[in-house]
Amino acid sequence: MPLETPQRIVAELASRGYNADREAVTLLAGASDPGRALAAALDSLPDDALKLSAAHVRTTLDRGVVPDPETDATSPDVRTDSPTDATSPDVRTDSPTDAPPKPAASGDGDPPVSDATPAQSSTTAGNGTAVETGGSAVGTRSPPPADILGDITGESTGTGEYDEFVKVFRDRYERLSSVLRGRVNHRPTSSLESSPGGEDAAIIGMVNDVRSTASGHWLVELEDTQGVFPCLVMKDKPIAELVDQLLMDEVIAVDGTLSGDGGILFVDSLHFPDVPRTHRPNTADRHVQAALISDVHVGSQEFMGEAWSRFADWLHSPGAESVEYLLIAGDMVEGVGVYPNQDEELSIVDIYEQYEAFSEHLKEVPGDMEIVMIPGNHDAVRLAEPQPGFTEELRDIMSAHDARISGNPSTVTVEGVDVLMYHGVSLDEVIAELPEDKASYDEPHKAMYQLLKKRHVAPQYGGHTRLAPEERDYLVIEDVPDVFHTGHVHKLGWGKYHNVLAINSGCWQEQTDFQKSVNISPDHAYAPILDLDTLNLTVRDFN
Ligand code: D5M
Ligand code: FE
Ligand code: ZN
Repeated sequence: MPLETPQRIVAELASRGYNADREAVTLLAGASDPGRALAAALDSLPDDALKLSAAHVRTTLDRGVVPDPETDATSPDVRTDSPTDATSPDVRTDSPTDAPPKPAASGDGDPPVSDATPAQSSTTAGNGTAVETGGSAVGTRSPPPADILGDITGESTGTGEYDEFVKVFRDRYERLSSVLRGRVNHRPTSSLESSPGGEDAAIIGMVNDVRSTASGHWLVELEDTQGVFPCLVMKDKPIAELVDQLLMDEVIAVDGTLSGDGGILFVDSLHFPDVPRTHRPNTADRHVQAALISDVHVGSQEFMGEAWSRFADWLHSPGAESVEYLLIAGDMVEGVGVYPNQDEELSIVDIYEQYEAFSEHLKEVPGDMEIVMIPGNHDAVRLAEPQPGFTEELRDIMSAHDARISGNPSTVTVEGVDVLMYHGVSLDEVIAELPEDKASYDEPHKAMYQLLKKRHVAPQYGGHTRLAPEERDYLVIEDVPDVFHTGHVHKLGWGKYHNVLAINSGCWQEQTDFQKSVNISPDHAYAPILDLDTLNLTVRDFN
């Protein structure tokens, strides 16, 4: 009879909530009927045991207690189909023309991201031989826990009053202007208003309005804590092209000359808070990897359960033993009532049942991996950002794997590497507002560069992105991250911006009717795997 792979045995154990010794798996894989041997071993395991030991499997096999499959209702459904490909995902190192994922150069002339991990190992994972020589990853990971910063969960004080909006914008202004202060010698708008005119001046302000004048120049209105001041960018200056990159409410600095009557500033230079080019990212001091994914959308008819299982099987394989972390950047489930007519494409209509199903899929992931997840716009938390992590009730449903749950956005430090996780709703807006070469669905990482440049994950208030007023602006990117991880737009793309690796991680949902109607073709079932020691990225294809 066909012999099940150790990976399948491990997946089966994990789905039932058990861990196992590496040797226990090897013994089961070598049994004449691994499925029945596994059932027998679990049957005789004490109720409170969480781990299957080699000794226990040996005793079971020695006793010859292998139930008759006809009568044994608990016989596990260990798949016996040919597993050769199931656990050997493709490794993308090429740049196919029909799919966008490819390493990308930064917008500002930095070297391209290396996805250098060569077409390694996809043939070494995947069959029983590897484990007989000692390869199963079960029980071998022991990742130190992630540290989390900037989590709104439990800290929300906002009630939506006008005063709070004033407070949150003031906080945004103060924190971002302190990033810009070293670059210009700015004065408050109130002091400019009383100036006689003609002299050099600089302003740090939030973009309040941008409009073109009758003669084609740009009038940019900047607001600081004292008032509003008009700034004119002449159309024939090189900086005029930067005006296209402005979003409302972002904080910038301008330097120039006041008009003769002091009523307007003629702009010579324009500065974004930006990431310093000298940023040197932290790296892990051992070889360890993290899988960065998002947009699982369990509960949607288009959720790709089989591809997910191939991914989870691979995580159990020897080729994935250094993948110790799984970071999920939102949209765990499809949710209900998120978009008009969405209910027509639900496979699970109850939101709690969606989370229960998600939790079952999470159990397929090795129990010794550290999982961190934040919510997205399909999840059952408030839509306005920052979004708190899930309620106790939902945490309980998802508790089987002991995943860490944090707010959206959050900075998660794994092995010394700071990963800013943000679901990414503002990307729709950045892509809609900015020129194609600066931000597009085909190159979502470029839209992420813009957020890094603006040092804010959702600069523009009042459009797609809903903001909740809080004591402080949790959406400011105060500390430069080493890795910026988003999802939401269901497109895969990555690149480096001033040494920060930006990665938008695709989805696990096939094209929906809505996406078909607007020509969005999602990049699904890819798992970007990040080397935390080198920040190189390898993308694995589970389609
Ligand atoms: O959205 C995934 C992507 O598709 C994101 O770019 C928004 C867009 N999208 C999907 N459905 C809709 C509808 N119905 N209206 C507008 N935009 C949509 P996600 O929210 O992650 O599913
Ligand atoms: Fe999504
Ligand atoms: Zn989303």
